[in-house]
This record gives sequence, structure tokens and C-alpha cells, in this order.
Amino acid sequence: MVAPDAPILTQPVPGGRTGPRTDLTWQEVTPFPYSRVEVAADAAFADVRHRAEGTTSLSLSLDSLTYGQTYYWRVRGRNGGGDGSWSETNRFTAISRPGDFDASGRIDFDDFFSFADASGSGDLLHDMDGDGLVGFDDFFAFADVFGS
Ligand SMILES: [Ca+2]
Repeated sequence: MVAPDAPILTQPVPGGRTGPRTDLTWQEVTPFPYSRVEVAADAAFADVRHRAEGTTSLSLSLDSLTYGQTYYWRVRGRNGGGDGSWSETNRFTAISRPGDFDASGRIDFDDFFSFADASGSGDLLHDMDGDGLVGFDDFFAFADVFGS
């Protein structure tokens, strides 16, 4: 058996923004049963902050990301032939503080409209309390920081 080809990273998009929680997702090029994931604070992966071995789905949920931190992540598959090659490395940045969804440094109407668009969805960036829904509790949390 040949080790799997490097997978393709799908979400977050390269250079994307996240809240303190996000889901990493990837796609197989050749099928494999297990994934290994590394999330680091540097592109050389010397400072690995999250590591998953033997993940059996093509996604990994992260929580407690640090506000304002840029993360680098990569995935490789494993099968009976061994570890495949690492994927490309992608980068995303957690917003600097709750409510500043567009990372402009101000929590203003642009953030309000962004919030309104996500209202009622399960969007992780705007789900400020982490209950899985962008709802009223999130609106009140957003209203508390609006204008700051
Ligand atoms: Ca919520």
C-alpha cells in the first residue's frame, strides 16, 4: 500500500479570520482513514499549539484560540502504507477581540452588519458565547462592546 497523497486544506481559507473557536476542514486527494493535524504559532511548526493524531474525520474543532494570534496549520493522511506528505501550510488569524469581526480595530456598524448577516446561523466567528447559534445572547454581548 502506498502512503496517501497530501490532502487539500479547505477551511479556514488562507489568511482568513476566526473567532476563538473554529473548525478546520480538509479534503482527501487519495483516501485515507486517519489524519494528523498540527496547528502552530509559527510557519516552521516549532511552537505547536494544537496537535491531533489519528483523527478519523476530515475536520477538527478548535476552541480557546488566542485573540489576535496568527496560526499556521497542516494535515497529513495515514494509511497502511504509513504517513503521507504534509499538505501545504495555511494561515489564519483569530480576531483581536470579541465583536471586532472585520479586525478593523473598532467595533462599529460594519461589525453590526456582519453580525446581522450571521444572525440565526451557526457561524463560529459571530457565535460569541459558543453555544452553536448566533442568537440573542450573542446580540447582547455584541451590544455591550459596540462603539468601543
Ligand atoms: Ca451563541
